[in-house]
Amino acid sequence: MTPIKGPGAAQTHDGTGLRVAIVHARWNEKIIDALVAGAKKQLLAAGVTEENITVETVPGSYELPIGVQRLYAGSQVQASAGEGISASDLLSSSTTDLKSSPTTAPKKAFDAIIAIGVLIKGSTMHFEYIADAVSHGLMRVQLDSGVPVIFGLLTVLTEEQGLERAGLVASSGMHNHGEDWGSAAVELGVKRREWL
Ligand code: DLZ
Repeated sequence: MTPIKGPGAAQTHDGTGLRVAIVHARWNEKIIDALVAGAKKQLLAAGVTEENITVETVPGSYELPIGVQRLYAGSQVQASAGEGISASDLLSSSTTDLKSSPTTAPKKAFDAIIAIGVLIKGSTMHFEYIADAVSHGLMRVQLDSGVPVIFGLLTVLTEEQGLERAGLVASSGMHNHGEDWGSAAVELGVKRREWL
């Protein structure tokens, strides 16, 4: 029986030819690493090739919206100019600078971007402010740019909750949520093309 929670019955989408980025925060590394691995596993399973998956990091979750925005803008410049630019160049230079970056293989703009972060509630209001800012920031980037941004931000009350949602606590019976994000990226990447 399909569980009530979750995205319903599994859908299969062919990710062949899609270009997907994963931007992840480095805070709470153990949980992050598992979530990123889960997302990547699903992308590969759906047919996205290794060379079409870009993984970039930012220090903390608060930096996710700017990381996603710059990476996508850079990939658009890259696509329109037919120039290859490294991911680190994209985050360290202005969009104008990117136009004169060195040439490698031409690549198309990203079809979807997965933003992954883990916020663990502490004893101050820090958690609430960051969670709110990041949620709104990521939504803004996706609606302003039109590229699907998958919301891979765990906002958990304890470290244990984060470990469970990364599939790292077998006894909890919880799966790795990163896998759902990988599948969502493929689905949205495919549907976005169809919706054009
Ligand atoms: C500062 C901070 C704290 C306290 N907690 C987290 C967290 O649980 N998860 C996370 O991704 N980032 C955290 N950060 C870092 C902020 O997101 C941000 O990187 C810094 O405030 C610098 O802008």
